[in-house]
Amino acid sequence: MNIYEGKIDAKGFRFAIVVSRFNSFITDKLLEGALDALKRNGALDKDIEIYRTPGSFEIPLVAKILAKRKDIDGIICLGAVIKGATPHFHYVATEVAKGIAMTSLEYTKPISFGIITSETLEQAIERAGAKSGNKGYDAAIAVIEMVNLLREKGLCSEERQES
Ligand code: INI
Repeated sequence: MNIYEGKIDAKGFRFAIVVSRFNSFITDKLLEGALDALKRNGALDKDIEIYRTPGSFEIPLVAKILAKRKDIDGIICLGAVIKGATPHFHYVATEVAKGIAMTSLEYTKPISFGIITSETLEQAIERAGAKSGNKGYDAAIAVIEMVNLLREKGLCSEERQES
């Protein structure tokens, strides 16, 4: 039996974080969590790029542009879509999920979904470092594991091309 799993080791990889400014009191916490996960696991500051978008809806466009770059191994997308009283929630949540998933598959590059989608502000707070952990941290760990898994299986190149 062969089991393939990625290690949680960020050393030597390059990462981009795409984080929305909408609901920034939540997304700032997600960013803190993601940076904590990357640095604790060996990523260097020089190997991390952070891009800010106005809202979550704009995240897939930036993720797609970054996904084309051969020098970036993994992308972490962070946002907070909170239902409130507007149907806007559904459009934003659906489009960001679809856009991230499609981009990851199109470019065969790990792109994680660190977007909180919640009914209430309280639930969002819980997932941004309070009761239910930090989804930014989790999203960064998922990307670290995936870049290692793809490298181990030779599914992404050892020699990174600098852009
Ligand atoms: N953007 C979010 O990131 N979270 C939200 O909860 C949200 N809601 O509910 O409106 C939101 N809207 C803005 C959207 O992402 C775009 O920035 C905007 O529509 C301009 O394209």
